[in-house]
Amino acid sequence: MSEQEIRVPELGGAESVEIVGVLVSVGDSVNAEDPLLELESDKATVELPAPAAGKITRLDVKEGDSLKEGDLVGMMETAEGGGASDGEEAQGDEASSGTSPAQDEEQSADQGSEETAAGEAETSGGEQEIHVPELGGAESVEIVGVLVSVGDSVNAEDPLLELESDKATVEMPSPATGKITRLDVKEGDTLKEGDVVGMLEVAGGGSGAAASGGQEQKAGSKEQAPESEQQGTPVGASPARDNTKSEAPSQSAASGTAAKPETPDTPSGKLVHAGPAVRRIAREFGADLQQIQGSGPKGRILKEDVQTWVRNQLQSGGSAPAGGGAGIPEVPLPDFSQFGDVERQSMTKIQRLTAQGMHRSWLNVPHVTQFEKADITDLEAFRKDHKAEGEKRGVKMTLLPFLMKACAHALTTYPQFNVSLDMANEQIIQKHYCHIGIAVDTPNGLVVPVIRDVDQKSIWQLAEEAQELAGKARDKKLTNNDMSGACFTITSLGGIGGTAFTPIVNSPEVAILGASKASMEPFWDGAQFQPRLMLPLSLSYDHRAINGADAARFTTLLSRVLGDLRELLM
Ligand code: CAO
Repeated sequence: MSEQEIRVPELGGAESVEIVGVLVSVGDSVNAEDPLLELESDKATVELPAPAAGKITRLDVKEGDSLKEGDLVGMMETAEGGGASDGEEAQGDEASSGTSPAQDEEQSADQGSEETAAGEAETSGGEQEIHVPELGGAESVEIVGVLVSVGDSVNAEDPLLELESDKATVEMPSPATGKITRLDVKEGDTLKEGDVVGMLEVAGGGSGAAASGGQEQKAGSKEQAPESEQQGTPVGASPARDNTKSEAPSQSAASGTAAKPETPDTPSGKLVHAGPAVRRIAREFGADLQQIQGSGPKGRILKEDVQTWVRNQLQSGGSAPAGGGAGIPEVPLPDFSQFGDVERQSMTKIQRLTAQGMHRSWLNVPHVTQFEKADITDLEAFRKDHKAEGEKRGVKMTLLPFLMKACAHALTTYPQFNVSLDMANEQIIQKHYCHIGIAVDTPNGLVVPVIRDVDQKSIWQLAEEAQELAGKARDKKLTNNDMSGACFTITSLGGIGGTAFTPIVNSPEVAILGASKASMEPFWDGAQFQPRLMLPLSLSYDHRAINGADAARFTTLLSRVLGDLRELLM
């Protein structure tokens, strides 16, 4: 037996996370990768996995604590050698540790494969497994396109699959040059980091040692074996796959079976089978998981179950979920074909999630929009003076970086705009950083990449980053990390047109600035009309967090700064 520290591993880009659930107690026996804590960052709920099998001997944290990468969470006693092979000891205590039946299944599957898993490499005789790489913080992705077939020759980095996460569509590149010899997945399957999607015969021979026999020995194993390393597993990341997946690998992906999704719901003691993503959605909608009948394997609750439950609540006018809007009747759809030709198209995941997010914000946030105009005649002259230099630097100098800088100044001056509301706990969360999201229109839908620490960056840096992120957005290369952590959002329709609009707050932020198209207008200077370039601004805000006077102060300051950039020096 030896004692081992339990520390917070790499957080996939999040600066800090809050503990929203402590899933174990001192004295509990756990298997490697069992979830110990449920952690919530700005964008995702993830589980902190046990670094090894053993017994929890100390817990230094509690629900509500905020943690950073490397923080000490507690101690555990591991069997000599630690790691995944300690599963046997942990299994003896399963009943008392409250593991779910699905976990039992996973544990026995794990144990059946552990011995052979240890020390094996991923390739065999020139064949290499193709794994889902790091997902930039996303818990799972859906396959929206399979771009290759068995027999296809591919180059390293060639796109194999098109994957869609909560926020972005990305391509999964080939890990090497070679020929596809097996594909275990199909469109619509759900994948997690480390999942095997197929095999590749690597050109010029394999890499690494053979894993011969792995598959035969592990027949019957339904899930992957845990990684035997004791540290460094990213939070919420699924254990790395080895060759254990011998039974119809795509089935578990298709059915959404996650590696370690089930955890007991500690508050009531009743077991609820649901993964972190489903728990997060349930929390967002205020849905009580205990009331929801799961339709997945072993009664596991799926996202669809939560959605159906919420819909039923709304339709029946029953008790309002915290998501709001109870009793709102659905808009009936007539048979449009009676009026002319129609065709139906599935929404992309980004479109679905945007629709949900907008609806949620619309229903939850009491919106008010404050309008203002900024005289940007001098700013425009300044911008044009710098366009040539921008071209030399390879940066397009648009109005956007100036808007960001002005907003960062206003957010620092009026910090009540840089908050989120925690209504459940009746708290205001003040943020001491200044990250700004930029709404980018892409053929695939609306995405909002985030530029960090805008208050500390130069206009050139902001222009460069905005251009890079907008490019990544349009090329579907954004990661979850690129889209996390905004305090405030800017949506600029100025390059397109329009005189004003009422943007919807990107909650849990509390304000969003819309910019419309600047145009020349007569401006009365006290003696005569002057032609001035006026930029229409529309600030929508959450009236629970911000009052009208503050909104007018905010837009007035924005107008002053954009009218005279010297204001930034004050
Ligand atoms: N008034 C007048 N001209 C403007 C302007 C404004 N408010 N804003 C931008 N322009 C000009 C730019 O300066 C540029 O002109 P030049 O070519 O002379 O330099 C031109 O319009 C095109 O700009 P752009 O759109 O390429 O770049 P941008 O930095 O202004 O905007 C981005 C970048 C990513 C915000 C934008 O491309 C975009 O996607 N906008 C749509 C956002 C959206 O859909 N919002 C709605 C969300 S809610 O549904």
